[in-house]
Amino acid sequence: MESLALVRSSLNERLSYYEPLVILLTPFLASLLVFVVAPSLATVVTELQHKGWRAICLPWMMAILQMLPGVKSKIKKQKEEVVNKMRSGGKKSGRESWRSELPDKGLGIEVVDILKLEKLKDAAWQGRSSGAVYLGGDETKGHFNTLNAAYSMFAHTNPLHPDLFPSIAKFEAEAVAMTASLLGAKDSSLKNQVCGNMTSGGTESILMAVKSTRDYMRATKGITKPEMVIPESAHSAYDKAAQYFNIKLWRASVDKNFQADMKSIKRLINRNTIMIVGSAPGFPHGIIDPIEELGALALSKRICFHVDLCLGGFVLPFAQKLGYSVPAFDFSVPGVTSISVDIHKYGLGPKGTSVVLYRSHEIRQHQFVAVTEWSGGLYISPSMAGSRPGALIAGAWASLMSFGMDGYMEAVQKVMEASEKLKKGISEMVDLYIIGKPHMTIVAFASRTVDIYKVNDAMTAKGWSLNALHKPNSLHICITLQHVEMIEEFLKDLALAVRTVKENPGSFEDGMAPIYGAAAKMPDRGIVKDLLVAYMDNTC
Ligand SMILES: *Cc1c(COP(=O)(O)O)cnc(C)c1O
Ligand SMILES: *[C@@H]1O[C@H](CO)[C@@H](O)[C@H](O)[C@@H]1NC(C)=O
Repeated sequence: MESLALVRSSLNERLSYYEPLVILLTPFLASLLVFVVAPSLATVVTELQHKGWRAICLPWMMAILQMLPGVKSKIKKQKEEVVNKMRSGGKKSGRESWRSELPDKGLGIEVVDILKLEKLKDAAWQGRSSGAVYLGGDETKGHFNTLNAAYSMFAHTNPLHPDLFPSIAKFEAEAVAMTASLLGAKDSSLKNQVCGNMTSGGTESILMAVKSTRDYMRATKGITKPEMVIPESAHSAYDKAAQYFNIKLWRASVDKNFQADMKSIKRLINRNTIMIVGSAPGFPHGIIDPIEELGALALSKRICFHVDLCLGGFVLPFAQKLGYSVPAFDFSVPGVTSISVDIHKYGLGPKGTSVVLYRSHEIRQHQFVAVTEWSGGLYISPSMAGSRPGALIAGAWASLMSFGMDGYMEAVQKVMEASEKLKKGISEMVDLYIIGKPHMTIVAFASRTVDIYKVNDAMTAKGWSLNALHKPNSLHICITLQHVEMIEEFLKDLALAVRTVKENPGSFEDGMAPIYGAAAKMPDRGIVKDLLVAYMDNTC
């Protein structure tokens, strides 16, 4: 009894000693729990729900496995084999003869003869490659002359010096304004609000939109650990933006129609979310996400919403006028805060031209980098590049002006009609099915009876260059003016390719099919990533 009393009293003593400390620390510990531990725990839980145990544990298991003697070198050897195969499948050899030093004596204009020779080695891309070259057909041959004229006149210009080249400043501002006016900027509620800049391509437009949004949300909502939620089908440029700008990226699933799944997106939004993304249409399947629903969600969560119109920007406004049923996709949708749209795709401009647009100047401001303490003077630059190619801006402006409303209308009518013909043809093939309901000119298809990647190899053997997709394994073709006269030939070759693979399932073992197949199935995505890097990291 006595000893118990002793314990109690000494405990009391200690408690009284700790009491002030406890009183002081409790709020601190509680807030630590609420603000630090709970959110990171919540992230871990979301991550687990989203990716599953397997995907999260596998990289750890692989890392442990690789510590065993011999395993690492074996994996390395197999990796090399696959990479070599990918290289010989993707590109022709002959790199041994590539020049590595300047010629002792300059060639002058004679270099043009060599250019001509080298050009002969390029693929015969006319009409047989998916997307890639958007110009085509006899009637746009003249357009190459327009582009070349613009380039040769302005090859020396740089919009970094607007005082020297007011022409380029005007071309850029007008190209941005003309593009914006196609995409809802004329909506009465938006007068003089929508603004933007030209960039080098869709990726840079997306990078800029994400960067501006990140900094805008930090300035207005104090978000310092930014996250964004994008559908599985959104372009890889968002991964690039996330990596470059240190943003956590969540890929939400798509629904049975291969559109952004609203539930999945909602589930991934939290206090750190700066933006969500929708595509009109997405690159893989050519399907438009539910832009109006996404806009409403963004408004209700008070976050930003980027619409990727890289492919659709110069098709959908005209398809709508032609009477095709096109769901809402632009600034007329409340909640849309930024848009990316490529002039170098269906805008039929020179490669290296795109536009990023913002609903208001408040967001766009955050795109610019202003430097005041450089001995080089006061400096401000709108986008990733410093010096920029004025000639390409002139070429983009010349494209917009030379086609005009009627020119684009005619071009879009052609690609839309060709796409309808293509969809009808593929839907009649018993071994193939079209993925979802493509809204415009990109059609993805898969098969339940043959290895679609082998069909791809069979098409490659016939001179076609299609895009191989996964989730699910499939192929797509992006219809451009190149294909308008080629649809029947494509369908004929596709039917033949399917038959070849069906009759000889063992064929094309040396093609790309086994590699695509294996990569799609490989549970450890880290290895697939390593393979891709090794594949690219192959010169100098
Ligand atoms: C092409 C494309 C991009 C990226 O554009 P680049 O010009 O290749 O950088 C982004 N989103 C979509 C939907 C695209 O089709
Ligand atoms: C990007 O935007 C700034 C601000 O308007 C301009 O000063 C640049 O010239 C640039 N291009 C545009 C919109 O033309």
